[in-house]
Amino acid sequence: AELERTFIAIKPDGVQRGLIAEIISRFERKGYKLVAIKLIVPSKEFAQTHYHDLKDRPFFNGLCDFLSSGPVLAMVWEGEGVIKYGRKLIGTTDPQKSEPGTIRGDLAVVVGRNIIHGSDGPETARNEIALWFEPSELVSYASNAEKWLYG
Ligand code: YYY
Ligand code: MG
Repeated sequence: AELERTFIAIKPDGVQRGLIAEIISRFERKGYKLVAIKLIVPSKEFAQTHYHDLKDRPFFNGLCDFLSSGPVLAMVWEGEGVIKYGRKLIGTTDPQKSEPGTIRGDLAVVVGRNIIHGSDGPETARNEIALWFEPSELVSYASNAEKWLYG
């Protein structure tokens, strides 16, 4: 399998609501491979760096306050098409518009509390993985399921 990787984070609302296992399960059952995971409370400055593309939006300050308000479960998932398909599993930004069956569609109600982050493309995936993780925290290993997932 090709080494495509994406950055996925369960935001403080998802952690506090007890949705960690539910969300991990959806990526795991799909067939993606977990290669890094940690629970951290990001500083506000760190949140601002993570969301730097949105710094001119009116919700930026509240968004960064929120992301830094409690524990975030930061992860890297690997697999073919994981960046784009991970976003499909997550659903669209506004949970009101997310289809049932998606994480935000099933588990969240409003855009400001949409429980999960996922990289939106190959370049942001690379940058976000590098921001949140040291290279040594990324674990490369062969999964026994791979030959059954990819043939
Ligand atoms: O990538 P995604 O999380 O789906 O949306 P972004 O447009 O990158 O916005 C990041 C984050 O900002 C979003 O998950 C919630 C918040 N936000 C908001 O509070 N209000 C908006 N109108 C748009 C986004
Ligand atoms: Mg985004």
